[in-house]
Amino acid sequence: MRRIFPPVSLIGVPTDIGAGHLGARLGPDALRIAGLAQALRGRGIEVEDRGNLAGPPNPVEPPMDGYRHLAGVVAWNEALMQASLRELEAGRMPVVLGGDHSLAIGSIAAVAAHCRATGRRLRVLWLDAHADFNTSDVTPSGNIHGMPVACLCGIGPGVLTGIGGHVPAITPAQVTQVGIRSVDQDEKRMVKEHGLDIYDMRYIDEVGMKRTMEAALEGLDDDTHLHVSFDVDVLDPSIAPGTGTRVPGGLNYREAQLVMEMIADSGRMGSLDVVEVSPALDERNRTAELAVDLVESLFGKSTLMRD
Ligand code: B3U
Ligand code: MN
Ligand code: MN
Repeated sequence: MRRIFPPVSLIGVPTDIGAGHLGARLGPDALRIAGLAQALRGRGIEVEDRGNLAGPPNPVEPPMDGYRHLAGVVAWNEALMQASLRELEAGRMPVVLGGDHSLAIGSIAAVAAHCRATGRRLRVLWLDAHADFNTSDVTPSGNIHGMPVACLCGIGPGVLTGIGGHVPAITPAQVTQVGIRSVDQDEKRMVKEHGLDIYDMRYIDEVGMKRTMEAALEGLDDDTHLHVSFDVDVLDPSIAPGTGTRVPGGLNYREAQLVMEMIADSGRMGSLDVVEVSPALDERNRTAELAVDLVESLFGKSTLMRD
């Protein structure tokens, strides 16, 4: 059965201001060139490409008080929060094309505000090699793309935690992480303390992806809005080299497809980020092409159930 998806709005966020490597600013166009809009239209979905948001350039400065480029990260996220909220209020599904993962702060703050206003339950599925739960005290880098989950849970500077107007935007109980394999020493303590629900690579190896995703998606109901935040570094670098912080031992092609198919089958995805695609580090746009292939599965493409 073909699922009916709401109309989709693509929002490009061309920045790497929260990252340690330059290149994710080119991610939105790489995803466009890989045919994202056409692929979704091919699935019968109405798609509007809203183009790219504007924001400050990456000044490539060292961290100050534990943050690199805090003011710039705030500016991009405020713009994205408003752009995303506008789409949600119009009954459209925002698909955010990153950009580095710090932009999940604005993206998810908007979804949280919208769920609050409409009485829906929000769950966040965080697909990533990293837990992104650092704070200015424990970060090894000062890069804010290592901090968005903590900021969304109210742990971080007020200028970021307050972007959606409600602190915290979400609680750790609303977050499930899959594919994690790089967590910094003090970040480990943080995720334990806050009880984050993490399915790391060891869990996936021991239990298998099917049972992992069954557990990760448990408890979704008709009133749940599922936000999927897809950091392409969750994929193994051998299939997705075009990203700034590659970590060996990631999802292989078949595991990644199954993740996306099982999310599609849940029928609950209401918003999506695709982040950390860095064409400057890629081989002939293959990471963006793989991301588009996987997004098609997220929107219900499957081998046998033709419709
Ligand atoms: N945890 C490290 C590395 C990192 C986090 N997210 C990404 N890299 N992409 C940090 O800098 O916080
Ligand atoms: Mn990330
Ligand atoms: Mn990552």
